[in-house]
Order: sequence, then structure tokens, then C-alpha cells
Amino acid sequence: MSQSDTIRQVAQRLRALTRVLALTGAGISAESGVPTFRGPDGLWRNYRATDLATPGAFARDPALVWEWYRWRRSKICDASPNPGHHVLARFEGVWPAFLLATQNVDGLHGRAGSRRLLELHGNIWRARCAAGCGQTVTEATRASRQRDAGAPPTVPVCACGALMRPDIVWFGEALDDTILAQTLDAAASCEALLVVGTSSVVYPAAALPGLAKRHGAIVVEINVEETPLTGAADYTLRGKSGELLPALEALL
Ligand code: BV8
Ligand code: ZN
Repeated sequence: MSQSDTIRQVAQRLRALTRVLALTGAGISAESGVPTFRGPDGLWRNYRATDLATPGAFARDPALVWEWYRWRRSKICDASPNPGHHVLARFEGVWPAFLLATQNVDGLHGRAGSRRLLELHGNIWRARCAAGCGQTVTEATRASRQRDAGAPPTVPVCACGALMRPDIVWFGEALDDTILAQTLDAAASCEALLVVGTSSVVYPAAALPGLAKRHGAIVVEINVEETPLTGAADYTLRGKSGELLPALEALL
């Protein structure tokens, strides 16, 4: 079957549904110029994300971890949502129970207008007290983001005296209980799961397609390459999400 026939078939099956869940990863932001995690541009000074995005790295060298996050912030502070982000925001008007769960921390789905949105791994523009006093700081405006992205890699300090840390879920850390419960509930009750731009290797997000399938949902993967999910997906659309999501939306 040709890709265009597959897109037509997927659109036909999705059209009649009520509950649709989308799961996105770094690939949906690639066309906005945001480096993916495991792609060729995923390196920083020969460190991998899994070296630095951990509580241990922050405990050992908080300034280095902040320097990495400020480098990433500098890479994305001028990025804009691409057509793929905008289509997913408009999907909230297509299905009464559409929900978007993203692994991304870049905030681009929110900027594209997605409101029914769960940020599974936090948000790079927010910092929180590492001691858990509840203090958070958000770099909300473009100006504050540009200022922060160029700031020296000092470690911000909380009003309570503890260090501030990026409000991000690191490897080895549990996801927020409420967000995880809402996501698992949506995966177990959706009629279709769209998996867009993720290498499907990070858990618990990578377990969502199996959960959805076990509860009878169809799984559609959109990716430029094969992933561990491809064999289990009901439909695979091979290509860029910024092109395939608009093509799918046009047929709904
Ligand atoms: C947890 C925030 C338990 C950081 C992220 C050993 C020790 C400790 C833990 C583990 C372990 N082994 C396994 C684990 C579990 C671990 C895990 O899964 N590790 C993996 C590496 C094996 N998971 C965890 O640690 C999670 N927590 O398990 O807690 C627990 C329970 C109770 C109490 C205590 C603990 C936490 C996981 C969250 C980690 N944080 N991000 C930061 O950003 O700084 S994950 C990180 O990877 C990002 O969020 C990213 O989104 C995510 C997944 O990566 P992808 O989004 O898929 O990006 P990637 O580059 O890999 O792929 C991009 C894809 O897009 C590719 O397929 C590419 O082909 C495609 N693409 C590219 N361009 C396009 C495109 N597709 C379409 N269009 C395009 N244009
Ligand atoms: Zn504090």
C-alpha cells in the first residue's frame, strides 16, 4: 500500500473516533531546529543527555548541569512551533476527547496552543527548588528566555537558601504521580494512539503504545525512521511530522 493510501486509511479510521491520544518526542521539534536527543546533534562537549540529566550529575556538579541546560535553552529560545505542533493543537477541535502527552521539555506544544497537554518530563523554562520548598521560577517571556539563555552558568539559589534545579524529570527519577496517572488512564481508554517523533526507548512513555494496544486501540507511528515500536504499530507513516500531520489533518 502506498503512503498516501495509508494516510487515507488512517484518516478514515480516526475520523469516527472520540478518544484519541497523541504521544510526542523530540522528533516533532526537529523541524523547529531543536536538537533531538539521540540524533547526530544530540551531543554537548562529548556528554550524552543520560550523563547529565540525572540527580547524581546535579549533586556532583550543579554548575555543569545548569551550563548544559542554559546551552539547550540558548538552542531553543528562538525556536518556533512548526506545522506539526500546530496540527496537534488543532486536533483538540477534531475529537472531543483528544489529549497530548509529550516527552519534550521545550514548551513548543504550549506555544502552538495545545491546552489538553501533559508534559511528562517537565519544562526546560521552569526551575524549582531542589529542596522541595515549592518555589518555582518560569522564564515566561521571550526577553527573559533570551536573557537567561545567555546568562553565566551560575547555579540559581532559592529564597529558602537551597539550590534551584531545572523542573525536569531526570533519568532515575519518577514522573509526577498525577501526570503519570492521567497519562496511563488516557492510554488505557483511548481508541487510537498517535506516536510522533520518538525513538520509543525511554520508559514509562515507551510503555504507552503497548498499554493502548492491549485495550483495543489502534497505534499509528509517525517517524522518519524505524523504531522498536514500528513492528507493533498498526500503521506506520514514514516521514517528517511537520509534513505528515498536515497531510493527515487535511483528510480528516
Ligand atoms: C523512571 C528530560 C523510575 C531530561 C528525559 C537504569 C537506571 C535508571 C533508570 C533506568 C535504567 N534503565 C531504564 C531506566 C528507566 C529510564 C529509561 O527509560 N532509560 C532509557 C534510556 C532506557 N527511565 C527513567 O529513568 C524515567 N524514570 O523510570 O523512574 C522510578 C520510579 C519510582 C521512583 C524512582 C524512580 C524518567 C525518564 C525521563 C528522563 N528524562 N527528559 C532532559 O530533557 O534534559 S527523557 C528524554 O528522552 C527526553 O525527554 C526525550 O523526549 C526522551 C525520549 O527521547 P525522544 O523524545 O524519543 O528523542 P530521541 O532523540 O531519542 O528520538 C527522536 C525521534 O524522532 C527519532 O526516532 C527520530 O527518528 C525521530 N525524528 C527526528 N526528526 C523527525 C522525527 N520524526 C518525525 N519527524 C521528524 N522531522
Ligand atoms: Zn526552596
